[in-house]
Amino acid sequence: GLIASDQLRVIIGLGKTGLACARFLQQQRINFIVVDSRESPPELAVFRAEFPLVQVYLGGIPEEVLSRAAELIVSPGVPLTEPAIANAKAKGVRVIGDIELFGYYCDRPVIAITGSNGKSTVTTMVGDMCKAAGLKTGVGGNLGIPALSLLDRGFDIFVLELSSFQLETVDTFAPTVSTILNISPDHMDRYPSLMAYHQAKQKIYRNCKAAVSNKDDALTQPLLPQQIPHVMFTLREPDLKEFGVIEDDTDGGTFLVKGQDRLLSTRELKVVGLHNYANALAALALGYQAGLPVEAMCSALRTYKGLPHRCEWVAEKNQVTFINDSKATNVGAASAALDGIGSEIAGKIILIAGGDGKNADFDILGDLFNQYCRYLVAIGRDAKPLLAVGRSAGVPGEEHDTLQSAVSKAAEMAQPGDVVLLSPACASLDMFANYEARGNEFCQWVKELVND
Ligand code: UMA
Ligand code: ADP
Repeated sequence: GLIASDQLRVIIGLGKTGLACARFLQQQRINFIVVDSRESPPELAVFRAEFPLVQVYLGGIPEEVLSRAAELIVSPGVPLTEPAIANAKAKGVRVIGDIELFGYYCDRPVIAITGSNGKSTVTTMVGDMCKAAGLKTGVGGNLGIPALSLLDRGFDIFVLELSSFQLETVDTFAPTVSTILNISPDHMDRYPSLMAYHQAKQKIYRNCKAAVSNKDDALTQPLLPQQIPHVMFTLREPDLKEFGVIEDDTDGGTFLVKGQDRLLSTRELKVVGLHNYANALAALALGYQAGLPVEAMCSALRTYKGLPHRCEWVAEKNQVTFINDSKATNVGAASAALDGIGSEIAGKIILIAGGDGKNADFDILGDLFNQYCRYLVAIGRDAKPLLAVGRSAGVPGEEHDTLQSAVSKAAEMAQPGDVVLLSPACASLDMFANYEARGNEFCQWVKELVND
């Protein structure tokens, strides 16, 4: 039915977020309509079945509808610079997102996690820690389960992975503990500069009650001078109140520590690579700030097996190991994988990379290619610039049209002791539905090859 214009709420985007917002508003008995610039957004069929009476505008974002609204609830995939949204905002229409809305209704502790890389890993580590501590724990956000869909399910605590896009629209959202894990360039197709991306991420600290930051990455430090409890983690030897790493010369072991106190030997971790030590330390610091018992945190880390598509072991044949790191959708993530895997086997990586580079600068990969890679197989939209960086770094390579032919080329180039690594440094959307589809396809071709 018709509602007074000052009450009109518009959900923009009919993907996972838009659908979760619609369900939530309906539950709260709040009226809304939906807009999506696409002709057939992914959740349209589900939405029409559940909300047959709600008005939906498709194929564009109608400015006159937005300007009449009291509030816009914008999905993370839609830039706020979209003219219809920017103009409505200029006319005084409130613009929020699903996380701000979540904050209005959430009355339980929230641990909020952002960063360029390691978000999903740390979010699921902290989720496991909370569960090990006996808390009924809601884990979601950018990870894939919209935050709003976790409300009203009896959770004691929430652990949310947040993207820079989600953070652009928060204002009063007040996490119990917040962190930025690290900052390296990503999404440069949506931000005018690294600073703009950094500023969006910094909003996670705005109203938080405690903070965790990365001592080794200056951009993660909270920008506002705040009198809040603040703990740092570092891959070096830490100061007294920090989480860090110490090497014990007597038995050659490496330990995750708080100050001088040993918490865990890195040998007890099932995830590999230095970047995962950083992730485990961040998780410990977050759990500490949230008041979780150390024992529960350590036992969760001991059993944490890692997520699929993140430096995941796939198979071995003829002494060649195949690793799926499809989730490496930016240069920083691929660098961590190359460093983590390559430092033990310099010059023995056959790298499959490429896709939609999102306007990134690939030059910083040159040194890593040079140190760690034998050969480069490039795919997707930005195959050529990647190959060019390889060439200047003295690493030969070839462009392939399909992931299948890329995998067979990589296997052909590999020698015993080598690793074939899919770590694309790019988004997948030019060739695949998402990074999962890319990773699954990689695993499929590798398995066919191995079973041959
Ligand atoms: N789109 C349009 N027109 C619209 C609305 C959306 O073209 O009117 C396009 C967007 O440009 C985008 C796609 O549709 O390419 C999806 O956008 P969305 O906002 O509808 O996405 P959702 O399905 O709601 O999923 C979002 C997150 N997606 C994005 O931020 C792009 C999911 O993160 C998240 O899991 C989900 O909410 C639940 O919270 C995915 C992601 O890629 C995994 N995130 C980026 C990343 O991790 O790098 C930030
Ligand atoms: P996100 O959710 O931020 O994309 P994930 O935990 O899914 O992060 O990891 C994605 C990829 O990023 C991994 O496959 C790995 O290559 C890389 N990575 C993971 N943790 C870190 C880290 N702390 N620093 C740099 N790169 C990382």
